[in-house]
Amino acid sequence: MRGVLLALEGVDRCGKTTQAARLAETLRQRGHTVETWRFPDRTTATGKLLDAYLSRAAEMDGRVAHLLFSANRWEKADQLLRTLQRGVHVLLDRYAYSGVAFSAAVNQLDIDWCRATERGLPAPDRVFYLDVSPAAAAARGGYGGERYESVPLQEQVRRVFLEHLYDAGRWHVVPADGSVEQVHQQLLPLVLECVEAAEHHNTPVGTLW
Ligand code: Z5A
Repeated sequence: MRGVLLALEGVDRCGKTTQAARLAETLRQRGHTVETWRFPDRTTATGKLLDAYLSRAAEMDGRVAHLLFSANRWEKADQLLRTLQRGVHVLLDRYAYSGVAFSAAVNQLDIDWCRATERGLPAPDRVFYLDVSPAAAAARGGYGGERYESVPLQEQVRRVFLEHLYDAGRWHVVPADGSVEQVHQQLLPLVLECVEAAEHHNTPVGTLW
């Protein structure tokens, strides 16, 4: 039985990383084998260039950055498929949806062009969009110095996520203004439903888009 591929998405400070860790811990306690993967993966060759770009140590054209974010996923796609085939569930902390939303909103790139470079990647079985209001995000502390960390930009990113990328068949929009525990309690049954469904239907991993 293959593992399920689940993606957590949202604007900055929506709590993806916190929830991915909580979910992995809970699933492991229930006997499941789980890995959490984060994009961008800043350890790879492309990831190092992206880290320099995000931290403002390097400048690059928005299209080049988009292609690098996309390549950062492609260079791990085979490993991701092999992991799923071993029966490991994978929780993705950002994925191709971030790739499109940030490039389109922040660098004003054409959405279809942005989507094209992600086409063919392993498709998540479910996407959980953690929907945090700007007020709740602001209450979580100041932004650091990384590129894209500003409230107006994040509002534009949120609009692209919800108006252009939302897919009723695959996405759950989860209100994420509450406490860590409240958000976890909303996510957990949705995630368990996917994991349990996978135990009964061994469907192949789909592809974007
Ligand atoms: N980017 C892109 O342009 N193209 C791409 O293809 C990809 C990404 C994949 C870096 O991403 C940037 O790359 C990102 C998008 C762009 N730019 N922005 N913005 P990253 O993944 O390295 O970093 P990030 O996602 O922006 O930030 P983050 O730190 O990972 O945020 P988070 O995971 O959503 O939140 P968190 O770490 O779980 O929590 C943030 C803080 O809030 C922390 O202090 C928590 O303790 C607190 N927190 C979390 N949940 C709660 C609740 N429920 N209540 C109160 N406080 C909370």
